[in-house]
Amino acid sequence: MATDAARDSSKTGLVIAAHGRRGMLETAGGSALPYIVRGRHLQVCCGDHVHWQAFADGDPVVISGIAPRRNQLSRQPPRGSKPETIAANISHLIVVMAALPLPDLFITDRYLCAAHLMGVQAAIVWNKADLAALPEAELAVYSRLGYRLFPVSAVTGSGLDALLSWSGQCVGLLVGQSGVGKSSLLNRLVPGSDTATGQLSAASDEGRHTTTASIMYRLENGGRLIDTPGVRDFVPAIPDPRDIAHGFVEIGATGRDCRFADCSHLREPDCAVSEAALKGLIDSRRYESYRRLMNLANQAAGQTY
Ligand SMILES: Nc1nc2c(ncn2[C@@H]2O[C@H](COP(=O)(O)OP(=O)(O)OP(=O)(O)O)[C@@H](O)[C@H]2O)c(=O)[nH]1
Ligand SMILES: [Mg+2]
Ligand SMILES: [Zn+2]
Repeated sequence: MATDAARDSSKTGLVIAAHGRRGMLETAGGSALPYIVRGRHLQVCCGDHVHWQAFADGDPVVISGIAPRRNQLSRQPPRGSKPETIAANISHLIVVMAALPLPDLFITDRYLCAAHLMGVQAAIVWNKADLAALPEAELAVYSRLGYRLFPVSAVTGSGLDALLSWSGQCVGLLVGQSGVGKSSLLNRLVPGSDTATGQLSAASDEGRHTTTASIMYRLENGGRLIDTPGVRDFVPAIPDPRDIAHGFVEIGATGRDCRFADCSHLREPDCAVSEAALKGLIDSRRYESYRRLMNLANQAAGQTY
């Protein structure tokens, strides 16, 4: 996306905080620099590998191009506005839940669907285990599907070693409802990151000490973790609704037995998915979750079922 001339005179960096047109990048040498994006054509997000140039001492450096992304997580805002990219080039998606705020499993399903379509590994973290044990029965559907569940506590530190050995030296993205403890987990893993959050958020335009931007931190084991602002709802941006079935692993697999190759698994005859849901072979709440997301995506695409 950079012009040849710009690329020739530019250096490379990694975006570690992004908020609108401003943020922070990490240079190849490891220092953090404030940046600004000029022009409307570049949409920079946390995790982007970018080309940048410095013009005047003390001024933010200017991003002139973005390297092609390996993957990206984007959300579809309501009312048909343009999708927003949350982060790019990640390897692991970590969906954080807790007893409080009350878990919304539909949001969890949507994150897991997005992770599958991005081709990244996903796991569920049950935080605040010091307050309430992991609800094994409610979450059993996820372990049956092969997702790892990690009970942890940002307060006591319990369970964090197991989580870190799963995510390894990779780039993990922490997502989930507001207040589940994403920033607290990061602060436990990277002491002082709460102060850094304030500084980075300030550098990225808002100046508030809350999680308003996605921010990447380096872990002691060499891995990286990205903290994201919490959500009330999450709808992944999936341009073609027919892909959604492949993001629900059990639905994608069962759907191979439907009568129609392009079955949407909503109301077609001889649909193996709806039959499996009726028989309890597919969890009925997961099927409902799939149907809700399909309906949202079809409405966005101008079709209703
Ligand atoms: N008891 C207990 N409280 C926790 C734990 N983790 C976080 N909290 C509390 O939960 C509240 C929310 O924590 P945050 O880390 O700000 O949550 P967040 O997910 O980053 O929230 P957003 O930035 O709004 O998305 C704070 O009052 C924390 O002290 C935990 O493991 N145990
Ligand atoms: Mg936070
Ligand atoms: Zn079907």
